[in-house]
Amino acid sequence: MNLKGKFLLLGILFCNLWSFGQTSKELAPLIQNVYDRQRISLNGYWNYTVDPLETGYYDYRRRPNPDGFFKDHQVDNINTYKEYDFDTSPVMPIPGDWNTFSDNLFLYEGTVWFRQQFLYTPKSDNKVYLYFGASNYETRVYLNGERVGMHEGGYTPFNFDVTDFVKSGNNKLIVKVDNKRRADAVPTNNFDWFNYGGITRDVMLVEVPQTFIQSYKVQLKKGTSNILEVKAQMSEKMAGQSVYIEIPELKIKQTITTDASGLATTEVKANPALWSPQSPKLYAVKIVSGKDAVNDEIGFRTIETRGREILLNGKSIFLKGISIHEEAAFRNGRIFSEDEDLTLLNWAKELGCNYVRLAHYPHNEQMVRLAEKMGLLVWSEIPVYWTIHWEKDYVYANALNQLDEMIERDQNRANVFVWSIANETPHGDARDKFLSSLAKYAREKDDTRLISMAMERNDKSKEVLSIKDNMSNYVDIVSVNQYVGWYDGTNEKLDRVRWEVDYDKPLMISEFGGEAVAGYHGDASQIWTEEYQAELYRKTLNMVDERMGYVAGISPWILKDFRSSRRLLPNIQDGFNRKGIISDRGDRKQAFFILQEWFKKK
Ligand code: GCB
Repeated sequence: MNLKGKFLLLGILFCNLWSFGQTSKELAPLIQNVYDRQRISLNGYWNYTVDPLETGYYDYRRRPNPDGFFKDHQVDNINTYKEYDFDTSPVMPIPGDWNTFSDNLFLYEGTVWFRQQFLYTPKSDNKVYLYFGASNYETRVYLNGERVGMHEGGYTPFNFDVTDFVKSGNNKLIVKVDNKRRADAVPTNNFDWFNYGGITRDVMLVEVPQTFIQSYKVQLKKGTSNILEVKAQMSEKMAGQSVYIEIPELKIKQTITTDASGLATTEVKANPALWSPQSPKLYAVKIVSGKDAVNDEIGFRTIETRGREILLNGKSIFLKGISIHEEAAFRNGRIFSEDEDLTLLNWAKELGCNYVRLAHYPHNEQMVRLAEKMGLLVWSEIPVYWTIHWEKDYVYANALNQLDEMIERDQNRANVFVWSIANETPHGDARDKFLSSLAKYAREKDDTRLISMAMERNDKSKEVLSIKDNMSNYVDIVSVNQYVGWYDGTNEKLDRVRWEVDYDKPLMISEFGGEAVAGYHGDASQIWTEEYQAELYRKTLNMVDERMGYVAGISPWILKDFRSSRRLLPNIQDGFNRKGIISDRGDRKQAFFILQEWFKKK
């Protein structure tokens, strides 16, 4: 059964509890690589209405109102009455986050209604999908007064088949976005980054033929470097459809046929030049079926582990990384453009990285594609963060859906080497069941990447640091967030501690760090100064050199200071987590140069 089918079942089981299952059947399977399809951008200025009490959704008895704001009624006679008006409401740029758009909305968490109008001429032999790159957090979509569907999760793409909803002439698209935090959401209500609300990535109509190439995967077959595994899933679940694949530079031209589920697969012998940070080679790939064609640029590489090593293309690699949030440099809002992606990635390159941990949720698609072209490996993560409600099935269904959307979107990116399923989660049976099922799903869906998650330390004694986590049995890479010198003791402790890690798997330090205010100087023992942070980096890197020679990679926390509503210390934090090695204004702190020097020697 495919994933959407599973959701239907879950939906039937849990629709009394929650609306996710009910509505998930409205989500269409994700169309892959929308940027290469026939598309009409709906980005631009959208009218918006802030609705803290959800008056546009519920009536005065708190029942869903069939006549809500999504009807966008026109007042055409004296008997018609309404208390909203999109025509005269203000406008906001989309993609955008409302928090940095308007001072009044900076800390707003709740519902905002958006309206965009567009002219359209339906074409009889096409299907039309409405695609959102991401919208945070719960999104309800209406077209011409009709409910189209709903999506939960703030960082992954989703689309609806709107062929039966669009009409000739003017169309009214109304979207309700609600970023209220919930304990039973993914992420939960408590997290250390800023809860930017809104339609934060591109919105578009995607036109495809009646039968089209839904998704495809062209990657080296696991365990080989000369066999390409090709999979193409057609939208029509029917046998006998032919799919043509061409990779001109490798002289590959082949036609394959679908099985009864609409899936066409083959294996092709080839000797591609392998993608690597030193040589991020991509090949033009074309897939054609009937009236549909899609082009991509795809790289080929192998990734595996051997004991404590990570092997890229069969060779041991040390991962020189940095963690990054999807927050724009200088402007400090959600990222909306490729230029803003590029600023962060250029900083990572300047630092000497061959790897970036895109924390704590999937970043935008262009970010991953740019990183791929620049030779940066990517750790990609879903926001299963801290205290998720492990025992609730609908929470699991939500996390699974976000995992599926992440993998579906980026499964052809050679630079994505890790699917990370969680960050710093509290141990327990319910958690183990939840996370091991996610790991199993990711592995079955994509065996060409490694699975990891950021774990917490579980020390053997004060001076003997360690990790003990049942999930180590389910991941390929054991990763740890270690904060000696910050949440645990002062920098001196870094000189004394030893590590004993009993797993025969690669160990990565997924986080370490400490806060510093750029331009604040003092003695190296004085916290919040650049000197303290620099010393923490010096001593941590020294510990890795001297006592952790087997570590396979690091991604210190974090490239840039980022907004977080948990960080309240006046004159120091002022709403920012200051663990950046670059400030929110772009100043490189001393720790930046310590890490840069160390990477040069690695
Ligand atoms: C962590 C979390 C990260 C926080 C960081 C911190 O371990 O994974 O999301 O921002 O610590 O600064 O405390």
